[in-house]
Amino acid sequence: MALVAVGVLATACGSGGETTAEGGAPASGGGDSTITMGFAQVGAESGWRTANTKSVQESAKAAGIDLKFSDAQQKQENQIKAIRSYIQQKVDVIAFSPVVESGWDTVLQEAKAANIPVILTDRAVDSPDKTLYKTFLGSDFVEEGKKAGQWLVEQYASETGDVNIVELQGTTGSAPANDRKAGFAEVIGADPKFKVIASQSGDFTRAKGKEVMDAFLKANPDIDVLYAHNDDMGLGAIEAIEGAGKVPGKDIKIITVDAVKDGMQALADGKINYIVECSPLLGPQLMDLAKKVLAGETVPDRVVTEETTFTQEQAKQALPTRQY
Ligand code: GYE
Repeated sequence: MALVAVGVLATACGSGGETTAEGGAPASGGGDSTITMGFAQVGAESGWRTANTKSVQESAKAAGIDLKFSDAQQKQENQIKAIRSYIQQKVDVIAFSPVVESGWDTVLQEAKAANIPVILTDRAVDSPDKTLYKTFLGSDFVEEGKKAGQWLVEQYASETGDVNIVELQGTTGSAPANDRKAGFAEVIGADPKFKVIASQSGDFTRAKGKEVMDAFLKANPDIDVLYAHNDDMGLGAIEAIEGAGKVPGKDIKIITVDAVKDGMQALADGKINYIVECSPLLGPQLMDLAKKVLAGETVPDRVVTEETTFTQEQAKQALPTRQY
């Protein structure tokens, strides 16, 4: 119920005026009716997510797409409800960022049966049936994990002793948590001196990052490195590290992923050592893909976001013009 209400609200302050004709087949893009997109967002768990939501909302407006937006508060059941409500409302296209990878086949089959194309943004699903969605737009999270691992390998190249690493994982079962863990493990696995001594989910939030890091610090007196799957968990962990009387960035080296403003500030301030960028600005490409799909044009199965990495010096230079 609440989800529908949110959708209606978002519509009311959207492009205004026109609505999609009811009942008929999805807009082909050829007519002059406004495209309606139902977007089922993960939640508002991080700075990345806030920037992503803003990008989607602003791009829909700019593209003249009528956006119905819902926030699932990191719960798959809420996302499934939102998608079902979009199917019922006969939107032209559904886009969503799946909170976890598994368990989507049924609802995606329902969308397919209703002839409503689905676009995955940001996170992947593990359905073997690739006909359940038109395309997947987002980052290569395995690559991000590898970049984090490569920096670590370079930093400790001349050291021979053990390097004790703790890992703050993203939301359990999510594509970025699974893949960032796997990519990192693959790279550091080549040298047995790298030891992941604790690894646990911090749910991509600052509060959980702090809580789990507190526990890590209590259980492990000798932590050399923290690898956090996003900036927010890293920022929460910094509070825990300072609270334990240690110096983040020095006593414990910190690597995070995202490169949102607060993370970049901490990097420039020397509290984080390295950030692997993950761009949340997916809105313009998403709107473009939706228009193409509805116009019957072929789109690539996979559109990978371009991204970079930042050292402390690079963060200082990039900060003044950073958009998010
Ligand atoms: O890294 C994290 C967010 O799916 C890429 O989700 C996204 C991740 C991002 O909560 O901050």
